[in-house]
Amino acid sequence: MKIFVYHTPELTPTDTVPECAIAVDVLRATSTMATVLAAGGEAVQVFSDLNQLMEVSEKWPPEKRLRAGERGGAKVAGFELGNSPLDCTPELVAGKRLFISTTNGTRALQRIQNAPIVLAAALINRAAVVKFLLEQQPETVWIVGSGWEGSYSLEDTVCAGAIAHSICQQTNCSLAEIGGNDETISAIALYSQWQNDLLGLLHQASHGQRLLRLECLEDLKYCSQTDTLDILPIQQEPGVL
Ligand code: 3SL
Repeated sequence: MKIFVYHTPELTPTDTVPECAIAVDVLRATSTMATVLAAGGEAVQVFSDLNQLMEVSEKWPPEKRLRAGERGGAKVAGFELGNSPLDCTPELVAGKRLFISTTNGTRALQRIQNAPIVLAAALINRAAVVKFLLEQQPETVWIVGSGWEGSYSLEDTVCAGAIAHSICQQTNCSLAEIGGNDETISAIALYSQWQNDLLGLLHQASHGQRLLRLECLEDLKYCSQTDTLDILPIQQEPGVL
């Protein structure tokens, strides 16, 4: 298995697709998606465009849908939810489809949606993603960070490193064997350095600081945990996990 890390959706090659592509948005879209599915949500359907989200979700029975959206970290007016995983309780989401649009995370998922296998990963469901990769043994894996409006984000890179690091450890392979590109090796190095203080790293990250200004410390704490949810968000049809 060769793992290629791309720091933003824009950096992914456009002339090829890997056997398996993984979108990461630790703060907070993929953490929220994993939480919704672990809490019994029927599915998560992603949109980059809010008008399209409204149009598609209108056709869904109101008692079986929730609309979630964030722009600049704040909830979209008129939606039931923003993008905080902490709001996604089983009482609220069980049996419902979450129609969600976020600034960067949903864009990353849409960018990779043509790969044969598409997953959403965060630190909280890292072990479930690693288990799946070890079972399926795809030859080529892309881990795509959502970043922030086209630029690098620490939290997505550390999650990519956490996935690659765990695969290396469990298969006893070398960095050269697993690393499809230099980004993978640097992501593993970042994770190795910070694995015992991931919350500390999220505090350093620019988007972590943005969320702290929005009083979302509890979200940072929640999203910095590793392997707490045994859930594999896997694409069923384009844009639906
Ligand atoms: O950019 C995104 O997709 C979001 O996850 C950002 S936020 O954490 O909800 O502000």
